[in-house]
Amino acid sequence: MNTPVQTYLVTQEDRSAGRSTTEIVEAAIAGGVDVVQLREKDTTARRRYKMGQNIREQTAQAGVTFLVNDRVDLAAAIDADGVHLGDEDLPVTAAREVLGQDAIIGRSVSTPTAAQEAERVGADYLGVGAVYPTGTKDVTAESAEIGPEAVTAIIEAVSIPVVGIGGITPSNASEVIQAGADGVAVVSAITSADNPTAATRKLQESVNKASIERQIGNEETSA
Ligand code: TZP
Ligand code: MG
Repeated sequence: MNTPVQTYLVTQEDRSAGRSTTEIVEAAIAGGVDVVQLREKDTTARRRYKMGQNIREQTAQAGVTFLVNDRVDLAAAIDADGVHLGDEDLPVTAAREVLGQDAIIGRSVSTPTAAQEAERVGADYLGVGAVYPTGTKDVTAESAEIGPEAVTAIIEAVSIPVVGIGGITPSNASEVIQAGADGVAVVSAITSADNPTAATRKLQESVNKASIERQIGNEETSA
């Protein structure tokens, strides 16, 4: 997959401080976001479809990747670039049949074994988390925070890109990148920020800086 994934916005209108998802997406695009995922779990399919149509237009104009959370049918209906699937969604292979070879299919995992299986069946990238405690998603025993070390273990088990998610902010994003991740996915760090454009920029800066530092570190150890 050649798509950049350094900064990845997952939308949630009810965590956007009274602003619409369209406004948040607009602001994140202005701040240089690489990927937008339509999440909006608590709304109807019809409303997600409408929001998705808007985001499709916004992201297409900006050349930003657009993915849909959970629903392959919705991704196809709004011509998104792909879908992000969890344990309870359609399998990657079924999504691939519907969306085709060029679609980007992401998979949420929290263990190295699940990561290897997702790669084997054709996932293009992995979302790994929750890395840190988060109030955005209901945390169960299986989805409790795993920390940056567990992210590294997953990254070492696969060769597809990995994005960390869960409790990530401009202040701790560098740890996730230092742990080996290719990018960071966030809800509230952008949606709840006073200035979502500035928050996206800060996130991007911190990811870029940590990626360069990690590269230099790797070159020094292999020299
Ligand atoms: N998957 C794992 S944690 C999480 C999702 C969707 C929520 C991330 O939200 P936040 O606000 O960035 O912690
Ligand atoms: Mg999901």
